[in-house]
Amino acid sequence: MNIYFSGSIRGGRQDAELYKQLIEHLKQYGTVLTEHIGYENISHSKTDREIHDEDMAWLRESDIVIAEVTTPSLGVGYEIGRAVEMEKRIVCLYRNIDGSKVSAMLKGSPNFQCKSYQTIEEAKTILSGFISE
Ligand code: 6K6
Repeated sequence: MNIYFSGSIRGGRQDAELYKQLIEHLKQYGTVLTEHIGYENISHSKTDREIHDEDMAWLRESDIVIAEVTTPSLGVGYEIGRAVEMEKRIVCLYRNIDGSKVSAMLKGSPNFQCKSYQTIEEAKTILSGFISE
């Protein structure tokens, strides 16, 4: 199974370590095409066009899409919208943090579920349940 993990890059890297742990958990179920989302240092060697086209190719190849949306990111929102268009199975995860709000365009979408979690273990349980559905 090909898994597309989506998480903030230019939107802010404060959750990078969390992305890494979720990606490690997902690797038991298949190939995470976007493992770099959890890296401490992301390569700047590609042009924006190259990044876009490579990510869209991986998105097309993916069987499921997991998006961590606690940190608002235009790129993550764009990927979710494109994934809906491609009729992918999608789940969005977010932490309830004071002052941070997830867009109604995600929480209100009938095309996928947005699930809140508090601990990394809870997030892993949600992901395992989603994959085995
Ligand atoms: C590196 C450092 C700053 O910008 C970069 C660019 N590198 C990227 N490499 C791979 N995927 C990227 C990159 N930038 C954005 N993306 C894609 O958009 C990823 O798949 C993420 O899920 C999403 C993040 O979007 P932003 O708007 O937070 O960057």
